[in-house]
Amino acid sequence: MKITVVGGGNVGATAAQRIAEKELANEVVLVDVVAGMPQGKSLDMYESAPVERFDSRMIGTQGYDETAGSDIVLITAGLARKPGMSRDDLLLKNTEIVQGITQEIAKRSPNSIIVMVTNPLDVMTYVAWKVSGFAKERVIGMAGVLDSARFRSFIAMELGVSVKDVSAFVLGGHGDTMVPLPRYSTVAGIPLPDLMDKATIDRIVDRTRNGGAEIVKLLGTGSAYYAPSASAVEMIESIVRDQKRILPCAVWLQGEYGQKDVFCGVPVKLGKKGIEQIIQIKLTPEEQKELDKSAQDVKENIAKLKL
Ligand code: TXD
Repeated sequence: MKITVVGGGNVGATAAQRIAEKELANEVVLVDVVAGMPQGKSLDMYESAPVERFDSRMIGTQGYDETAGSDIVLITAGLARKPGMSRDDLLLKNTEIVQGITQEIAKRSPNSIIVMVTNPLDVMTYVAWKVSGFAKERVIGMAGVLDSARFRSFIAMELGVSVKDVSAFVLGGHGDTMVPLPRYSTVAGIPLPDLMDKATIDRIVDRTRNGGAEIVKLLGTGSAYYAPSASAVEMIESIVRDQKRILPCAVWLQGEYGQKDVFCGVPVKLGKKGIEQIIQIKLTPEEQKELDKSAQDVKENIAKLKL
């Protein structure tokens, strides 16, 4: 198993370290445009191997030859949001970056599975899919796992229970238009509306929607990376170990959930082939309306691109 991480910044480097510590790959290649940085970080990580006892080789590079034959490529390269900057401000700049990276990857690792992290997430996943020409099962966006992890943490904090007993269900695009589904979010199997009043749920949902901005504001520079890297690596682990986890991911929809020709977050089964199934449930008219709006926002941004 060979895994390439493009973008050796906060999310990319932390993800590479997590991939190595979990021994998900024999070889982890970290690519970044900054001279020396991916080499330095990879060497530093490799020097943690005797202590953490993992056997992955770590390679840092500015080029793509070392990435050839990768099974999975995690793309985290791009600009991160600064305080006050919306995800959409990043749209055009990151499109250019992701387009260039995808061309290099598609040439050298034509059978790989691409996991996208760069924002605006749903649109960047579209860019990678379009530019690579890969089957839709092999281009997957990470956002729902993070959004639902945030939702789960806030539920656990509110109730003072273990996060292990909390599961949550989130649909839609990443960020402000995400659609958390409280009735499918449970604590030890008990639906959330049986445990909290509506005002509390609304407050938690609101905090989840703004979870990224909350961290951006606290950090001052840069955006969240511990939870984002953990979320991306959970998806990668399900693929590498063929676990068939059901995780919310951004995928190319062709009529599922009433959405067509758009990348949007829905629950999928992740295994060694990538997306092995899209799990569909019936939404209430209100939920459907929210999802339609979320998908529409993504479509409008896709329409701004000249690909
Ligand atoms: O839920 C989600 N999907 C997200 C998305 C959660 C967290 C972060 N999210 C987005 O991921 C964020 O808005 C950014 O668009 C990316 C990466 O975030 P990160 O926090 O890791 O940003 P950094 O630390 O600035 O790292 C970006 C790196 C940096 O080292 C650049 O030098 C590099 O990307 N970069 C490139 N590498 C390779 N090739 C090219 N062209 C390139 N351009 C920049």
